[in-house]
Amino acid sequence: MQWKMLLNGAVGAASLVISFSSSAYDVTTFDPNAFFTTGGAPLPGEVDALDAAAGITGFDIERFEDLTLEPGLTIEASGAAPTSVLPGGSLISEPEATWDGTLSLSALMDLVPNQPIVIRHSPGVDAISIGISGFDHSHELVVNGQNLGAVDSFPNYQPSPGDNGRSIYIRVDREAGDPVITEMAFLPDPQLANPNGDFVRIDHLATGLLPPVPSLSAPLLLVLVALLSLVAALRLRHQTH
Ligand SMILES: [Ca+2]
Ligand SMILES: [Ca+2]
Ligand SMILES: [Ca+2]
Repeated sequence: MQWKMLLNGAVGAASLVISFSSSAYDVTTFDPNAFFTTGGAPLPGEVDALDAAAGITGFDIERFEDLTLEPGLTIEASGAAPTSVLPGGSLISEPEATWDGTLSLSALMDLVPNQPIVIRHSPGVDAISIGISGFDHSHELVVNGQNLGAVDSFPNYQPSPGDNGRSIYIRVDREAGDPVITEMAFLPDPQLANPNGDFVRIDHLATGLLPPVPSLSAPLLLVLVALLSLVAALRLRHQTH
């Protein structure tokens, strides 16, 4: 596992942003306390600061303020079938659990043994990020079938006993050559003995495509076309004189 560390200014204070490569996907984590200063509902500007720090400004963001998911998204949890429209009552108003607005997704989010939370995107994205709250057991993050480790072992994880406290904001990027990200899953802690599971909340689910890396061939092709056009023009001029 390779670790990269950089300092990032946010909300007037320096926060430690840590990213690491695990398997083929890059994981970057953010400490919620660096952005949400009161522990309660987000204050004006705090979500924008998180977006800027996480590099998700302009991404498609599911805010879980209504029951309809953003295009391309489905969620499967608590043994229910995957859905793009959440059941009524899925959203809850818990200020300290929200990462934007006033609501977060809760009712489907009981991490019961053998019932993972699976978020899918079709046709897939380069990056996906999510705010999770109330993760107080050792649940594992799996992206495109690759286990990236237990969330409570990640840098910037904040223990939040109970259901609501913000635990961590996580961004996952694919690396060049990796398949696009179509699935992010949280597997329940295999040691979780409580049959009632662990109540958790999720919010501020961002998905995005990144600008393509310019290839050398594109500018070279343009130069070649320009040269050929110049040659053709010169020949035409020569023939007409
Ligand atoms: Ca929300
Ligand atoms: Ca929505
Ligand atoms: Ca919990």
